Amino acid sequence: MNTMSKLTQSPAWQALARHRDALSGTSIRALFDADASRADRFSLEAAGLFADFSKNLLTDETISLLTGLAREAGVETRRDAMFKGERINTTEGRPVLHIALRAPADTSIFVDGIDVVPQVHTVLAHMHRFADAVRDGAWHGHTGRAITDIVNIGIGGSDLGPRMVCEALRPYGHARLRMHFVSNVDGADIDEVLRAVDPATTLFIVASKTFTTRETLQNAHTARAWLLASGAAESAVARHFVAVSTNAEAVRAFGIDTDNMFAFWDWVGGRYSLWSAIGLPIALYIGADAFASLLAGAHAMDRHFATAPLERNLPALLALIGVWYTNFFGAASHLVAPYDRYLHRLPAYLQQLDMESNGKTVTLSGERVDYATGPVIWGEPGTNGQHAFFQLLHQGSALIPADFIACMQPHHSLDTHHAILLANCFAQTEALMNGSPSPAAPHRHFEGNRPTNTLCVDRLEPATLGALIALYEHKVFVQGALWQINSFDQWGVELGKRLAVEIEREIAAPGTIDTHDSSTNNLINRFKARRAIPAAPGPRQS
Ligand code: G6Q
Repeated sequence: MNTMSKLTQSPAWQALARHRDALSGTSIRALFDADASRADRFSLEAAGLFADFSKNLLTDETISLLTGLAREAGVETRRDAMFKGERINTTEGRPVLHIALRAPADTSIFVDGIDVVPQVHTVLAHMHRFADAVRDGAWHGHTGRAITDIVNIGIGGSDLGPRMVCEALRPYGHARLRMHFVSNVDGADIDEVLRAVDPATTLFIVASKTFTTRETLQNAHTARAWLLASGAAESAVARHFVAVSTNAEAVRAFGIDTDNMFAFWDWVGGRYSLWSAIGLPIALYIGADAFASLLAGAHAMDRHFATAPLERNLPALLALIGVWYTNFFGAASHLVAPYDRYLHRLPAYLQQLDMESNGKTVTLSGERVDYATGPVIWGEPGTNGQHAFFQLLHQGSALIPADFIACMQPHHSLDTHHAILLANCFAQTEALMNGSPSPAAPHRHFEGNRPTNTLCVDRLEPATLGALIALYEHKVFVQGALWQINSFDQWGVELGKRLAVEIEREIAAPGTIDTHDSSTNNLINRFKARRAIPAAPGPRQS
């Protein structure tokens, strides 16, 4: 028989369930009608971000019950343990210290009695020197020409963060540098990039925390072979390849001089690593000062998260509002809709951050949870989403809470465009809440009462972006802590890293395969029989 967990049995949880029932007769719209100051009372400024969370089905009592639940679940204690460098990633026995990566030089954070902040700043200085040299042309390719193209080879946490930030901060990018990101082992990924760049002016960053990831090493080997095939001597590799890793030995074995290696530490999780040397592509693209601003913005959010009471703590509030819908209304997904083209990779980035962190069903004490944990995160920029999946938000059967993100000032001077863009953003959150008040034909009826948060920044710049990302990191933290799971391991990813190896061997071996179920055997054998490039090559195989 299923026994109830301490969490679902707790008085705070039970009170929230009763409170949900009590609110069932009301609507978000009705809460606005009853309180002229609602928008002001349920909004908050922190670290350069403004968040309006008033368009949610919640009252002061909801906040007080949710914060009570968080306190009972020990969220604050766990937060403080993270900031102190305790080994809160228990399954891997590691501290979780991405906050140390943006700590100012005059602060201290200790791991095993050693202050890690000076190490962080030593690597930052190394990154900054290198970024300056590439940007001003002092670091050049083997023929003496300045670098024009930077190719980051990495996957998962060694790709999504730097890729998302480089896209988001494109207006700050160096005019000469074109950024490319190769992640997939699908040969098309690197093939497309290598067709577009010149070996003499291309710098490859091989980014891998472990330096054992199959996809990344395969892509790095292909890139190296391509450089040498262009006529470059073996000695040219040192000018065209740098590595970012925690594994110096494997970097050396690959053939990259460890002088050209940028280090980080096992207390930086992959999906939390863009602030570390994994952010080297960002530093190269936007420069050392702007990279420092990105870190400063994240640090400002860290300070807010560490010190503000839960009732006025933005990451905590966004997390608790999410818990409210996930655990008390059965919401299984959460939409992120940035009304900003530059943030088009943010949903993909947040997918990993949130789903890899909180896609867990076993608690820290090893029991199976009896409550829902991390939702599916998804999204696309507005207004595009409105012409695609927003139909389901308005009239679908599922409740899908959403974050809308708006920048008050664009990076262009097309004011009319920007006014239309933000008019749409505001109109959508209003319509999702209000629905259609007057009776209409059933198919034209909108129930409304669909909750949204709206996050605003004045301008998407390095500091505000840093704060926005850190906001989501800490939101994920609070949810994981409340759900009593370890947000900092990823055994599902580790499984994926092992699974294909055996089949890869079977594909390479002669003959047919019969070691799997009949479906898998058939698929492997079909591939083996039909993989040969046909007599008439495709357009890209000449
Ligand atoms: C992130 C995950 C995962 C990881 C990649 C790449 O939190 O652990 O996405 O970042 O699997 O790993 P490497 O950096 O070791 O190549």
